[in-house]
Amino acid sequence: MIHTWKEYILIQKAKNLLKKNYSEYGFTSPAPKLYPFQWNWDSGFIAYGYSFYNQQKAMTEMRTLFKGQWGNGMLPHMIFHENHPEYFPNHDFWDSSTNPTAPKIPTSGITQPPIHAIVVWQIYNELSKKDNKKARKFLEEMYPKLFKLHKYLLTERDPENSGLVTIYHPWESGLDNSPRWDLALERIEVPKGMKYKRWDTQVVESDERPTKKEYDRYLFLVEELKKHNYDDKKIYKDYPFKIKDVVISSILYKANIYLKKIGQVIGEDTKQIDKWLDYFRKGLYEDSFNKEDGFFYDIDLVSGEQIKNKTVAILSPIITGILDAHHIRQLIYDLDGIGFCGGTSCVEHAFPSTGEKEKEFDHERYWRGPLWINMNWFFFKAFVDQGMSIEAEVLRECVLGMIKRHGFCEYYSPLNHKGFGAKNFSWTAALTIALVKE
Ligand code: 2M8
Repeated sequence: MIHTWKEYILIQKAKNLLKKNYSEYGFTSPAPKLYPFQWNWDSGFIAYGYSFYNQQKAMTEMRTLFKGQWGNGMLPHMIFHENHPEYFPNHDFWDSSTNPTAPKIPTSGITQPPIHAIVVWQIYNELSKKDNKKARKFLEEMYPKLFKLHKYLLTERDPENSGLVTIYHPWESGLDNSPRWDLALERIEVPKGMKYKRWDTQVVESDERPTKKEYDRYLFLVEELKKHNYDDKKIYKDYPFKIKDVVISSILYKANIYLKKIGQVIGEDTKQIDKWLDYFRKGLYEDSFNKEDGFFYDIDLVSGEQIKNKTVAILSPIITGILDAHHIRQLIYDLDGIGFCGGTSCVEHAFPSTGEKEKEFDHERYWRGPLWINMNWFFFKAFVDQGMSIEAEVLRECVLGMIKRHGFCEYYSPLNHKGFGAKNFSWTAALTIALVKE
C-alpha cells in the first residue's frame, strides 16, 4: 500500500529506471553499463517488481531468462542475448558449448540463487486478480522448468541428499565477494602473472570491487570448470572449491514451498518436493546449525569445516519460515550483542552484508560490508510472514529512507547510508516497488 506522496514519487522513479534498463531482447539489465547482459537472480527480483504493475513484462522477463536453461536443468547466472564485446569475462571466455546440454544461446556455466518459483507464484497471484485462466496457463508453462531447476540443484549439487546446495564458484552465491569465501580461495594456487582486462574496474572505483588476487582465483576456477566440461560428476570428484551454501539452500527451501503450491494448483504430484523439504529441514540442523553460538554456517566440503565468518549468511534461514518469531528475535538480538550492526539495532540500521565488527568489514567494497536491498527485503518479508509487524515496519522505513536520500544504488554503506556501485540498479528499483506495495 502506498502511504505517502513521497512513496508515490519513489515508485514512479523506480518504474522509469526499469524502463530505461529494459532491452529490446526482452529482459532488464541489472545496470546497463556495469552489467549489460541478463543476470539470473536479478531478473527474478526485477520480475517480482514488475508483477505489481505489468504482469506481461514480468512473464517476459522470466521467459527470456529460461531460454538460457541447460538440458540438465541448470539455469546459468548470465545469459548473453546481446553482444557487448568490451565486457569481460564474456561468452567466449565461458565457452558453455563444452557442455553438451548447454543451449544454443551463449551463457555462463554456473548458476545463482533460485528465487524464481517465489517470483512465478507472485506473478500468478497478481495476474489471477484479472485473468485467472491466463495466470494458470503461466503456471503450467513454468512448472516443468522450475521443477527441472530444483531437481538439478538437489541431485547434481546435492548427491549427499543433505538438502544443502553445493556451489562451485563465489559468483554462484550471488554474494560474490563475501569474506565467507576467503579461506577456500586462499588455498587455491593460480598461475603467476595472470593477464586480462577487467571491465568492472573501468566502470566503478576499484576499491568498491574485488581485488586482483580474488579476481585471479575467480577466473582460474572458471578455467577448471571448463576443463571438466561443466560436468557435475567430474567436478564433484576433483575440484578445489565446493561449498554447501546456506543462503542458496534457504532460498531454495522457500522456493520449494512455492513450487509445491504451483504444482497443487495445476494438479501435479508433489511428493518429490516434500522429500526435498524434509532433506533441508534435517540438513539445516545437522550440518549448518552451530549449537555453540546458535548461528547457521556454510560448510566447506574440501576442508570439512563450517565457515565461521559473521556475515548476513548466518541469518539466511530466517527466509525459510522454519524459524518462528521467538527464534528470529533471539538471533537478531544476539547479533546486536556481537556488534554486527555496529552496536545499534540491526532492524533500525538494516542488515549489512558483513558484520561491522569483522576484521574483513569494508563499508564500500561489494558484499564485504555494504547493505543490499535484496537481502533486507528477504528479511522484511520473513518478518511480515511471522507477524513481526514492528520489526518489518522499522526495517522498511530504514531501507526506503536510504533509497529516498541516495537513489537506486547497487549497495549502501552501513556507516553513512551513502550509495555505491552502479547508480541505476534495477533490483533496488524493483524491490522498492515491492517494499512500498507489499
Ligand atoms: C554481481 O556479480 C557479477 C558477477 O556475476 C559481478 O560482480 O560482475 C553480484 O552482486 C551478483 O549477485 C549480481 O547478480 C550481479 C549483477 O547485479 O553482480
